[in-house]
Amino acid sequence: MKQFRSFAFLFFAILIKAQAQNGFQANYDEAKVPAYTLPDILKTTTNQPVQNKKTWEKVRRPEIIRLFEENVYGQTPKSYDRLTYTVKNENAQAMGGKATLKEVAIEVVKNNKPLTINLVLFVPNQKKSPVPVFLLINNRGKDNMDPTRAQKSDFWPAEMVIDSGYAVAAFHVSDLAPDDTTKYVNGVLQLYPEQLTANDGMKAIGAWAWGASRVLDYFEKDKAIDAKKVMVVGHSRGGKASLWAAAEDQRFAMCFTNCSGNTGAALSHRRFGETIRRINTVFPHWFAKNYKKYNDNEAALPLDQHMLLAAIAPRPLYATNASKDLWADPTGTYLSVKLASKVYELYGIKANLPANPPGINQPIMTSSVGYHNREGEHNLTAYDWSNFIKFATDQFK
Ligand code: GTR
Repeated sequence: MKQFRSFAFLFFAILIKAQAQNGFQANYDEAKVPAYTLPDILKTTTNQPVQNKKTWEKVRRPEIIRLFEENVYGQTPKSYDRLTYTVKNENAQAMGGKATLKEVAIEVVKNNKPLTINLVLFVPNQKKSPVPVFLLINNRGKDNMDPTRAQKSDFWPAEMVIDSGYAVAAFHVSDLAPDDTTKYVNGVLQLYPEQLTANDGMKAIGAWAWGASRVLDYFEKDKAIDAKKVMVVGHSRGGKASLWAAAEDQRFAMCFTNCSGNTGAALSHRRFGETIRRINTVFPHWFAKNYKKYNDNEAALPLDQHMLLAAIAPRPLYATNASKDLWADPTGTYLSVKLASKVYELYGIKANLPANPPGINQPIMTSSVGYHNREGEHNLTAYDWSNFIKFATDQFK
């Protein structure tokens, strides 16, 4: 017995050491966050100050997008040969008559290779068209977007959104790139095979963001939808994709990034919670190959996530955390949001965000830059959605 115990002890000691060596030991101690320096959001790569929105739009913003394409998410292919759609199912009496359901197969073709995105869309019946829409990038089970509504889930509370007068839509990430280390190639990447070999080729997160833009292409053809008011929503890995989609595609009117953490809304230079090595090791299929250069090397990153958030300005942006989800670094997320708000100020939007993160369940929505830290676990909940709806309604006023 004694021998077994010392053997077990030795085994665990080796295991812990191995994990630490891989950089998998997450830091959760604020006092142990090493000092870091962030790239200045308001200085161009040639060190010129950015003092107005003209320089921001002409020089700095395009520079930032290029930095993220090259180092993090990869290139996003812009061209395709054809986009068509088929309404597979329509029910004008969905949700007890409150909404019209449309199940739409959106087909995109490039080099004779087709890809289908299956969209579930509910449009409120009492509203005069066209209506703004919340579009969820669904990274969880398809049961969360049940068109029959036999299954309901707070991850996509479609009835709540319809009752508030908005349309609500969702597609599943697996239509674009299965969330799997090898199967991710079986989707959009078949249409753009050059992306597979390039060091700055997009992978799964880029593919999901690309998919959100194709759904927006569809919304531009659907008269029930106000395509100038499409709000992209994502949770966690989906929240990384919602940010990238909104940053790259300026047609998105608003962005919601829920508990998106590392390589989402949280700062990477700040070593707290998940790290770049950890994310690149466990999810090697999410980001461009180039991103692996920054494993245990955050200091070398020529960017940080506050710059991605800023690329969405002046369009409204709302980020969240959950109090028990330290892995996603709530403080690092709030700091990132606050730093990004400097760019909103170039547009005359005074965010006036307090220096310290707000208390739990105390949403900030006094300007186009919103934030809350919800009580509880890593998840997308009715509480989060009710704040998204409130924020959107304020912003559209
Ligand atoms: C975790 C991952 C996070 C986040 C999360 C999720 O395992 O480390 O970055 O994406 O998954 O998507 O729920």
